[in-house]
Amino acid sequence: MDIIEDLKWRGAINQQTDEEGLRQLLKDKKISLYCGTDPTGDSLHIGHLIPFIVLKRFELAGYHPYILIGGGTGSIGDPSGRKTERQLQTMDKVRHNVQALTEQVTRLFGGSGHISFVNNYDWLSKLNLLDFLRDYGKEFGVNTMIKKDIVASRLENGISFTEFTYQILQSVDFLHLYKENDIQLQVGGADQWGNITAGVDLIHKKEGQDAKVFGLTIPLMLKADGTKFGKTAGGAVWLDAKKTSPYEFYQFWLNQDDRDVVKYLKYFTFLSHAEIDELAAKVATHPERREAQRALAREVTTFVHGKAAMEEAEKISQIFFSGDIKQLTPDEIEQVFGKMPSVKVSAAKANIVDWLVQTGIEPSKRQAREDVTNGAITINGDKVRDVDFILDPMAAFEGRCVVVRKGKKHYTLAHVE
Ligand code: 485
Repeated sequence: MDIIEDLKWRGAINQQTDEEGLRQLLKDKKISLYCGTDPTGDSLHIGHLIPFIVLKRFELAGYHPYILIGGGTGSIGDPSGRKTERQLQTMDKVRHNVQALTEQVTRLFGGSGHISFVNNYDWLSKLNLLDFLRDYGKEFGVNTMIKKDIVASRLENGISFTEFTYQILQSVDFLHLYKENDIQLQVGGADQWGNITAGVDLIHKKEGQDAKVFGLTIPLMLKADGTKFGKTAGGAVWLDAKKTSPYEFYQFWLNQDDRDVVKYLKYFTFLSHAEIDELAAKVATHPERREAQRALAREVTTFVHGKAAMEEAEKISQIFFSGDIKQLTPDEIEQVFGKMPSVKVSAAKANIVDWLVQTGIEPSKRQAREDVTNGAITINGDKVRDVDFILDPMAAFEGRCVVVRKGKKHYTLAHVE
């Protein structure tokens, strides 16, 4: 099975400029290809992972992928998928984000040495206005540009000349990379179709109609319940462990719906078709075992954070769900409860009822007494039912924190000062 067939099986192809042409080229030659991302933030999120995993699949099949970090385009901003004009970022911010993203993608994809990295600031910043208008602007018909979805959807609210020009910049990149690095394929999410085809057209105009260049987009990820993929109550799921801990990352995948899990196994893992078919059968026969979800969480967490972090996330999950949280280290407690409500408390011992009111966990002493008596309060995993209990904040986790649970799942992390 060739790579295009594999991508199709995985549901990872939305549109292609010339399927037969590309298939033939991929057969004849171990081509180079690229996908770009703009430094709009200092970390990628799991939405970015989708095209980059496709690049990785090309790498594993012997092709040569490039990841482009848009230091140049990022100083302008892609209008794709946005209803309103972007606020320009300062160039310091752009540089900072380029640095952070370059480190991140190098860590994620650089290990094997078969994926290369480029920054379009290196060539776009050298273009001067007259050359830009003479060499490239002339090739773009305003009528065609206006018809692209990205621009058409913005005409009502307005779009600046700067953002209108974005598609030309991305096209100049493709042309530059075709000439300098022999890159013949650009990959991106479905929203990139307009920018990618503009590049293919530019190359055909400048280099001749028989120049062999192609575009391929990947479908937008949709969830069975209609909500947006990749968002949790806490916001986006980041690839940076400081923004989304490996434990939270692991839990995100573990909690996927039975209706979505097989699709995600196809998209996000390097498991074989046979392995995925087997897991799909288990979803059908034994959904309660959640084996597919566990395999998904394991595979993706290992890919992004490494085996050791995945194993720790798995261990934390087991301990957490068994309720014996005192076995966790203070750092592991941070991973689990880092994003939950937190309060600061003194190290002094105190009566449980007074302490729950002081920390704001309970609104009144009456309510605190009632909850304690009813067994609704656990401290560091142990139920406390005695209203005269004296709580020692230093008793667990090296004296750094107290984990309070009220009811079934309302947690508060009290940091000891
Ligand atoms: O030559 C290029 C210059 C910039 C870009 C691509 C090629 C970036 C692109 N215009 C863009 O905005 N990409 C988005 C980003 O950077 O966040 C997202 C896309 C998504 C997917 C992902 O990048 O919205 O579909 O392609 C990798």
